[in-house]
Amino acid sequence: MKKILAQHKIPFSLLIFLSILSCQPQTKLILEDKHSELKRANQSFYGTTLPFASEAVYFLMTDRFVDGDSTNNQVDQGGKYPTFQQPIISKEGKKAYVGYMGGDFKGILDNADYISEMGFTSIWITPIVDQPDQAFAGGEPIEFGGAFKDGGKTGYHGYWGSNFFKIDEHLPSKDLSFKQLTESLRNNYGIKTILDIVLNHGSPAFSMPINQEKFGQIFDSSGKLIADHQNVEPKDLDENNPLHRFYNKKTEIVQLSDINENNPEVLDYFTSAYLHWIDQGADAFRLDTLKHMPHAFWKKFSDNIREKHPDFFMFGESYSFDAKFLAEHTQPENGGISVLDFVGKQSITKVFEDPNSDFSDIKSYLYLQHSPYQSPYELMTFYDNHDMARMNATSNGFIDANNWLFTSRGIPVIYYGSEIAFMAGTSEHAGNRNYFGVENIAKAKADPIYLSLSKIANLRKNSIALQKGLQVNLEFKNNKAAFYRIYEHDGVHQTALVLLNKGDNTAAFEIKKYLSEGTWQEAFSEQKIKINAGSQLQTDVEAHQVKVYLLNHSNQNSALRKKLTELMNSKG
Ligand SMILES: [Ca+2]
Ligand SMILES: [Ca+2]
Ligand SMILES: [Ca+2]
Repeated sequence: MKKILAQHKIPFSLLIFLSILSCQPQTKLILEDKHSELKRANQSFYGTTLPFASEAVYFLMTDRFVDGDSTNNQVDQGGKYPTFQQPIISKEGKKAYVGYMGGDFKGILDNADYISEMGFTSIWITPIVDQPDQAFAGGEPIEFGGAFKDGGKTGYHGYWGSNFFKIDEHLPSKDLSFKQLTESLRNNYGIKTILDIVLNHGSPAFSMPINQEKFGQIFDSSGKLIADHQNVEPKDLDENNPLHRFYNKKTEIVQLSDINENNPEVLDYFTSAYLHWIDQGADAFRLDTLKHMPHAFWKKFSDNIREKHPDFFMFGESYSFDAKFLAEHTQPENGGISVLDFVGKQSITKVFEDPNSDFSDIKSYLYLQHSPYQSPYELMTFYDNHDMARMNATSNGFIDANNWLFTSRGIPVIYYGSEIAFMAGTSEHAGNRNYFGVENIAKAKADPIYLSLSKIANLRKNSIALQKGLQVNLEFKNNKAAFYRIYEHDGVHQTALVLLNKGDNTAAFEIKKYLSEGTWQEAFSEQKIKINAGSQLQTDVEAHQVKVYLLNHSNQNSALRKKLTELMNSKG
């Protein structure tokens, strides 16, 4: 609100002019008109001005994306507990894998054009730090379709760090370090790197039949052992043993070593490790297992990072479907960390997995007014990822979901493979993390999901209204949704009118509410429509399509401006 008021200030020269003429009634009237015009021109409407809100994120598990260099595959690694491939097989012969599949930095860079042409501007990659070099021999063995068991698994996913300063040997190539990867993505493809990082835990740390190297151990930047669970149960850890002090005397997630957030050495260790990766080119962080560490810890961590890198963008995974709980992380006193919008995920999959769903069921997660979040426009929106079943939708369901995700509020995140509905409906250990490879990338280019995603993502890439605009809902009913996104700030004016049809038949739209006069341009066809004051916009939207009309000057519709003022004042 402060910001808005500041922008209403009348220029000093005009004030003088006003005061000179204020005694002459007729002139006063004219000046009041001029004043309200000026006020209108300077009034700001936006969902957010956060730079990161312009991004669209492609999330890939590096090991499962593309093997660009077979020389780093370590096919003989692990000895008695091998790490390569390790299939788990269903009764019907379906396969998932808990070993390394060979994906690496080279595979990402070789396909950066594929990702950028689709309309993405950021890649979120799984953690890059050194993982144990064997499969885990403790715990309960994981089987096809299973969950919450780590026996037989490897650190192919990156979430089992043992040296948080050191790159895992499966990822780089001779001329491609992490630094070289981030530089090339940035300079040659305009792509930012979002690094997935873990602070809550190290690797599985106890229940091993024999001690396994690196499991439960943490090393510093010089390779010195600084923490060791020593294969004992958490309750048997000894606080007088310096190697045990890094860990909590409790289990949180299977046999993972649970980091002791109350030990100041822990915060120092992770701060310097993750500052190091920012120096190597990480543009933003995705924080794993956010809810498994206290707010006070995250506040200190984010203060440490932002002391060196002000405004560094971070979003976290707090696996919860409770908006109030999620919103706690976004408050400045808790570190000001954005979150993956799990509440949104629930509504989105509910609507797009079911062809008979009603569009009105999607709105509940948006919180466009009186939001519990610091800003609902800065949340990361998604419909699936590596920790849950892939959306169980048809191709049309994926197309409709993408059209929604790239036009509604939030920063869209797409999990690799969703551009072809890869392994749709399968969970983590039933194929959701399977190897993608160049064959699927080649196939994708003819897939209707890929084609439609590229269209809408590239439109968002060039539209500030779709990235940051206030969302004003018009009509959500059956297969139809209509809403505006409006950005009027700092001399930049753009309104997007979004019309979505998730049905199998063409849908007719008649938009009159809040419609401003002016020349609107249909974004894909570039066809122009002239709207006069009080008239309506009539158009058809084909089955499973989106139409977006853009207006590139300020809105004149006074009912709309009133609504926008109300929305601006009740956002937070
Ligand atoms: Ca490889
Ligand atoms: Ca390793
Ligand atoms: Ca914890």
